[in-house]
Amino acid sequence: MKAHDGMFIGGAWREARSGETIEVLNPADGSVLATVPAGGPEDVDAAVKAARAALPGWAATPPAERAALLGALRDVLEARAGEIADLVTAELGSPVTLSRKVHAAVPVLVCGSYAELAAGFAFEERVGNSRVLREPVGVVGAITPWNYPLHQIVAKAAPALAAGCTMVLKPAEDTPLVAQLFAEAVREAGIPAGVFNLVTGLGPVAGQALAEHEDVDLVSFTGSTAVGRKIGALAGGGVKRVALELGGKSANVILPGADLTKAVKIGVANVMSNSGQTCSAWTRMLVDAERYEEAVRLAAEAAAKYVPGDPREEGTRLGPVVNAKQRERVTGYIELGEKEGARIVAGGATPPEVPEGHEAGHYVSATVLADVTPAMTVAREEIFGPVLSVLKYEDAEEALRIANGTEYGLAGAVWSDDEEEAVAFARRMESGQVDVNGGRFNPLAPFGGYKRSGVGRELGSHGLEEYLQTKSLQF
Ligand code: TXE
Repeated sequence: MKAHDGMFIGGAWREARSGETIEVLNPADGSVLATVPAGGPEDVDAAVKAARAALPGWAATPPAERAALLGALRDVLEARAGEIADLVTAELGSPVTLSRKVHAAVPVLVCGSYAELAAGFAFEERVGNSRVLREPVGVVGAITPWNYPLHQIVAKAAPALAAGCTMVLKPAEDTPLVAQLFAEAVREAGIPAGVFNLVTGLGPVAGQALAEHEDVDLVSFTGSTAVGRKIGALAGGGVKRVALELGGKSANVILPGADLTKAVKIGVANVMSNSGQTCSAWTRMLVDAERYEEAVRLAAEAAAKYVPGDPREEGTRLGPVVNAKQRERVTGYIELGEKEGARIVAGGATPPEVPEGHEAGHYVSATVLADVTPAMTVAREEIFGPVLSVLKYEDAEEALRIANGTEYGLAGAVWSDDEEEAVAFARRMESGQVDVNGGRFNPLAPFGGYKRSGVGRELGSHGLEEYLQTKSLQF
């Protein structure tokens, strides 16, 4: 397990100047896992100063050397994957098999992809009579959420460091422990002091101080739309670059020719995984009128297999949601859905039976809402829990209208027995990412939102470009 429990600033471990701390709770049983420093504006300022001081040296480090250090970081993350999985299970409550397969494994892939990209990236190119240089934007302030706690960090830190930027990270207050482990990994990999800094603390205090700090050049935020709007305004006001990865209400469109059993099964798994706390989750399943009832039955059957359990146990498929606030929010949406006329065919708002000793855990039943119409709140707002809405459409044009009919545009899915038909449909979807007949994760493919789902892209070379600015030399 992690050896350090402080903040990591300028290569040293520190307490908050104020001496204040925050408790980190286990969402499965309510027990206290640890305390971490509650950083304040003065700690953020110290971290930004450390990042600024380290910038010239890191920016001047040849890209191949930066790439080699990212490769070393990837190796440390891989070597510590078991610890990472256990930590994420403890602080987020995700089932340990998911923690290993996704929470620990994906950051290794992403960090490795940036080690490779940075090594081969054209940081300089000739354009006619000019030489275009791609230089680091500068000091990055990163604010990350709790839902994929390490992935969200690595998806910002790896490209930022590959680009030659230095960084101050403020992770979510619910999941700071894996962020501390990441800081340890940065040090173990031999990345110079000050290049990566960690300030733990509350969003409206440490997060806000970082977003409005005068000496931060780019703010990269992943989280709620409400906070994203605030950060966008702060960064805009300060004429800083900003990247926002916000919520989603993604549609899973099952076209009439598709394999219904497979599409529904994978669609339900996509929503229930990580207790539904995935910004790109396919939370609206769209099925043609003829096969609608069959899809509802299949979805209810599939959801019933997600029985709440102890996330540390191998067989558990559904853990708790992250905290009491999220549980109330999610059950509130289920109740509202029922009030607005949805039919509950699996789960519901009543607290589920939980394993012994987990009575104080924040469990929600895997829930399927049928007869949902596009106007209902549950079809428009992000619920962020294990809740699937199933909607009916008459023809493909109506399916498209429903799919595109929200303010979000993060992700989506389309299923058909004719891949060309699916691709044609995907082209018309207003979203940054569409999985065709299931899809597979690709760490090199850009990820990010259309419409109110955000600004900017993460992953691959598109993610790297976010942290670069261009300079052209004319000859
Ligand atoms: O998010 P917050 P919350 C959505 C999801 C969820 C809802 C609320 O719908 O139900 O947001 O979650 C920091 N200035 N997503 O309340 O508050 C905070 O400390 C600066 C979608 O947990 O946005 C944390 O580090 N920073 C999402 C981060 O913002 C502030 C993932 C995210 O927390 C701040 C998470 C402030 N004023 C939630 N206030 C996704 N896109 O994946 C908070 N923070």
